[in-house]
Amino acid sequence: MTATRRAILATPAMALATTARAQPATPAVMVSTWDFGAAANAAGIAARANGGSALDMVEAGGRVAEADENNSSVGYGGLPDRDGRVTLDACVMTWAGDIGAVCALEDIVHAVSVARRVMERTPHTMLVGEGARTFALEQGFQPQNLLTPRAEAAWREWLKTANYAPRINSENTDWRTMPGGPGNHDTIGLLANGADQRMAGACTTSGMAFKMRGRVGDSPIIGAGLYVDDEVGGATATGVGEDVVRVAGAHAVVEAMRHGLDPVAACRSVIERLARLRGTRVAGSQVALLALDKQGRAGAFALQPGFTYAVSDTTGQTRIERAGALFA
Ligand code: SD4
Repeated sequence: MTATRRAILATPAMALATTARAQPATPAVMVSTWDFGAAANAAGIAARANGGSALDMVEAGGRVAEADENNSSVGYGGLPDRDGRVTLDACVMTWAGDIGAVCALEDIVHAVSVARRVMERTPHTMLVGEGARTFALEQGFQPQNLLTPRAEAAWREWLKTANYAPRINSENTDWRTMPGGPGNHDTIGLLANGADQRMAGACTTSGMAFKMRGRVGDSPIIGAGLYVDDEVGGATATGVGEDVVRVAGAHAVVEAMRHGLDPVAACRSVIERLARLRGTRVAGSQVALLALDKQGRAGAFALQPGFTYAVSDTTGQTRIERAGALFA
């Protein structure tokens, strides 16, 4: 191991900023990334109460984030690529290993629902770009301009320097400092356990702000941004997608849980692996992993402090948790 890598792994920040909390008396049934996950979970819990499956839960939650114009990294109101176009990535995965995904989808707000249609109504698992858009239109999704005046203004401001630099935890802060910004925003990853005890997950995003045209991150990649195994549990990721893909983040977390780690320890093990792999190259980046296991235990861990997630239990109570971080 290099001195740099040793230094990273020796940092006192290795101690959990927020340690693994005692498990709630009531099992978690739905978790979502960032503060905004609370509103998404509410929709998911309502879907569950109405007899919906875990897939219905995560789709309902994803749609809440996608429709929220104040959310700068999902759906309508998402920040565009460097050419000024909002392009969406999303995927879903079920208890049965059914998967569907869309990448670089334009003009359709509910990318998570298009991903579900790919899963349910095509022989394929992923559609990209123009093909994804055409399929969505054929399926009856209505086209609309996803670039809001505020997102366009932010893009025009960015063009003045055109400096591409992902901001840590921008999902929780991007509009916060801007006039009228309510503050809670996210690329959303969602995991749910249905009333029938079968799990599903979804992930939906507009990707990193001001990305290159055609860039796809981790969010629609099964195994990177999302993975569900109904024997074990599920995991999802947020942050710099390039780094999540390097370690097949969500799949790695699920495999760690399969080998006996609880959700926090499993997420932490993969964050530590990423830090060993990349050394100082991830020192300024954020990657956060979130997991929900079959026992209803939820947990997360991140490179940097500041990652929050929403946990809803069987009573319908939702709380916002703050993940521990390697560089706390
Ligand atoms: C991506 N992982 O496209 C996404 C970005 C993200 O909250 O998670 N933002 O790389």
